[in-house]
Amino acid sequence: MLVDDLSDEHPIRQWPHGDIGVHPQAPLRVQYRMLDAHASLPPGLLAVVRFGAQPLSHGPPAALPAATLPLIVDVPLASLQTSTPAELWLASGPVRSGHDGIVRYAHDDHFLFAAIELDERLHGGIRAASTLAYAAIRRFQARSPFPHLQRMWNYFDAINEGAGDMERYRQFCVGRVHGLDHDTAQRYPAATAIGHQHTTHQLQVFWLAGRRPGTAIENPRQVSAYRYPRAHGPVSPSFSRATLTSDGAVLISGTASIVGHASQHPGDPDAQLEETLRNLAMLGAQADNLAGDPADSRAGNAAQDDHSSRRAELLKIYVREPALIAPIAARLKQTHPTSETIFLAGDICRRELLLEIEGIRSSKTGSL
Ligand code: 3EB
Repeated sequence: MLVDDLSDEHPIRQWPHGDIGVHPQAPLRVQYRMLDAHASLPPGLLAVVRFGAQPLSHGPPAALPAATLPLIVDVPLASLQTSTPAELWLASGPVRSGHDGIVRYAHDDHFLFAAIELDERLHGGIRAASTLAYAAIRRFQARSPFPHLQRMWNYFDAINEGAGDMERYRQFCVGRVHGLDHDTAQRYPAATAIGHQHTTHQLQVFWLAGRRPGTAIENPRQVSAYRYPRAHGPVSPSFSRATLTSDGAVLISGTASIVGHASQHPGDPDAQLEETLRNLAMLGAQADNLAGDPADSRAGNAAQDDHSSRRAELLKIYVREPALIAPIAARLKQTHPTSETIFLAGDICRRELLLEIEGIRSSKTGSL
């Protein structure tokens, strides 16, 4: 088994940090915050996700021993804001970190954040690298005290390169399915898959996993991605439209202008944005129904406004063309006035799609 070939500094099968006791539920807390590039990271973090085409050089949180550092993930997508906040995943209680073969991770008592970064050139291209990454994820998760995948992010080069079934996104999907060796009883996590706009050779996959399962949410306006027909590739993409976490947070997958399984409004960014916003609103409504929140039900169609005033919402907007940012930002100010936003230049996994939006909505108890 491949895992035995890897040098396990902290093999999860001998979970190195002692028993993880039973703790009351802690709300998932995420925030966008500007970090001073020269200062140490603030304390109390599970993970930090930073964005920018240029490598960053943050000072380490020097006061902390290595085994308690947050997981740091640098996503090489160009920011389209003058200053881009980092995404901070706040820890509840002590943090333990380490690596297990190719998996880097950090966890607190409730959630685990982990990452794999592979150079495609060393692993036989996108499909083989994806298989390797997802096989490592499956093995790691199977013996982790945080067995439930909630949310995955996938970033790699030239996502639309290649014709037909050889398109790199489709080959990535093939590798993902093979690596996960999916057990149908298992739920799919929510996900994002976006292409870098410059060459990095890197497949980067990172994820959030929990001690308790989340609930997968689908969008009634869309065919579930894992049921997409053959026309979209040799395998269907393995993700759900959103995850409702056990504490009531909603982790929304990358969402685009797709109705049924068909892309809508090719070449029309304004219409693609409106379609995407309808999909996001539907996912929010599905999450409310699932959470069985009586206040949300009473609010009916006004629920969306109600939510944005009560629950913090973080949005990440990926656009193919930087020029799309201004109109999107203006429209989001109307539809999501209290949401915080990060705008990134990235390629969407279908070439006709110009933008994609993912989101995190806090639980009502989890102040962001
Ligand atoms: C879509 O809805 C758009 O393959 O992990 C969005 C989010 C998309 C995640 C993935 C793909 C993925 O099909 C593409």
